[in-house]
Amino acid sequence: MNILHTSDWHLGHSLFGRRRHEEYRRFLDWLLETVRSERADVLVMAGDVFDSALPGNPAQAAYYDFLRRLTSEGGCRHVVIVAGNHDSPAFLDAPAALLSAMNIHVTGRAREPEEETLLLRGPDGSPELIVSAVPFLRDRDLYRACDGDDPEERDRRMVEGMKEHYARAARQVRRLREEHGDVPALATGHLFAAGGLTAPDDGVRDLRIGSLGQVPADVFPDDFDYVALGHLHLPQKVNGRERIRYSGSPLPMGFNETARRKEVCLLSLEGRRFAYRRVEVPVFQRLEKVEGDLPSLERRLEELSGCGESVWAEVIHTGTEPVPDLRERVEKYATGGLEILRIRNSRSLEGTPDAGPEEADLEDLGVEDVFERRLREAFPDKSAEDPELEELRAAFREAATAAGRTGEEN
Ligand SMILES: [Mn+2]
Repeated sequence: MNILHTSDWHLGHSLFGRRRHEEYRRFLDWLLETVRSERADVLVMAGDVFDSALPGNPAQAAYYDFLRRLTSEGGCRHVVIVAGNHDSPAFLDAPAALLSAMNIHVTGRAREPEEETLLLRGPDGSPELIVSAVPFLRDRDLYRACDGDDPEERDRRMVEGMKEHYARAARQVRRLREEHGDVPALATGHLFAAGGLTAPDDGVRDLRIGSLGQVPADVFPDDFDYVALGHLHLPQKVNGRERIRYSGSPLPMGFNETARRKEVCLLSLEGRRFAYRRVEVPVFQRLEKVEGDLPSLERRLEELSGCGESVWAEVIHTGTEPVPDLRERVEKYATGGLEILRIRNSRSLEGTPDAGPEEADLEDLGVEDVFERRLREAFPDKSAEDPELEELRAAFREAATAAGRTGEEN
C-alpha cells in the first residue's frame, strides 16, 4: 500500500501581489500524475490547503477540480484532509458530508480524538489503515483559558492539551487494533515541532503571539507508525526520527526559498513499517533573487530578461552609492519573460531606525495580514484565539468581502 503525504499548498497565495494560479494549476496536474504513476492508494494533506480563511473563487475551483480528478482518474482510494492554521475550519467542513461519499475525509474543526480516528478499508473491505486525522489545534481546543494566564503557563497547558489529544487518539488506535488486528496507523498534525527548521521569509506565520508554541515530539505515542505533519515549509524529519516528518510546502512561499528543493513524501507500507521516499516537486515558476550594486544588478537583469524563460525576480540593491532612480533603472529590464515583483534598497532600510526583521513592507501584506497586525497591536494582552478577537476577525472578513477586497476577486 502506498501513501502520499503533502501539506501547505496555500492555494490562492500570491507573491508580492502576483497571482500564482498558473503555477498551482501545473502543481496540481503534476500531483495527480504522481499519484497515478506512484500508485498512491491514499493521499494525506496535513493542513494549509488554502492561504487564507476566505479563499477566492479560482483557489476553490482548483481544489474541488483536483479532488474530483483525484478520485475519478487518479485511482486514489482515500483522501484525508485536515485544516491548518491558515484554513477556516468551518469552510473546510462545510462540504465534508458530500466529500465523504467520495472517500474524501475532511477534518476542519477539531473533534473528540476518538471521532477523528478513521478506519480505512481496502477494495475487498478489509481494514488497511487507521488514520487519526488531527487538524491544527487552536487554544480553545486544548484548554480552558482563564484570566491572567502568563505566556509560560499558556505554553505548558497547550503542550499538555496536545499530549492528551494524541494520547486519546492513540487509545482509539489500540481499541481498533484489538478488534481488527495489527492494522498500521498514521496520525496527522499541523503544529510547530520543537527543534524544527524554518527559513526567513518562508511564510510560516507564528502560531501564537507571546509564546514559542512549540510541541515536543514525544506528544506522539508509539502506537502511530507514522506522523504526517504540516506547518513548517521545509521538508524535514523531527528530531532525527524517520517516522515523524514534515513534507514542507510544494511551492516556495518567498524568494529566500528559491534554492531549496521541494518535495512530497511517498510512503510504502509493509506490515506496519513505513518506508519513506522523497519525490521532488518540479519548479513550475523560476524565481530569482538578484542582489548587488547597480552595475552587477544591471548585468544580471540583462541576462535574465534575455534568457527566454519566464522569471520572477526580487531585486535588492546593496551598493554603497545611493541610487535615487533605482526603480526606473531596474524596471527597464522587465521585458521578455522577466517580471520584477519587488525592489528593495538595503541602504535605505538600514537608515530606518526601527526596520528590524519583523518590519514588512505594506505592499507585501494582504488586507487580512494588515488587519491581523492592527488587531494584535490593539489587544496586546489577549490570546490570538480570544473569542472577542475571533468575532472582530469575522466582522472584518464580512466587511472585506462586501468591499471585494479579500481573496481573489480577479
Ligand atoms: Mn503553512
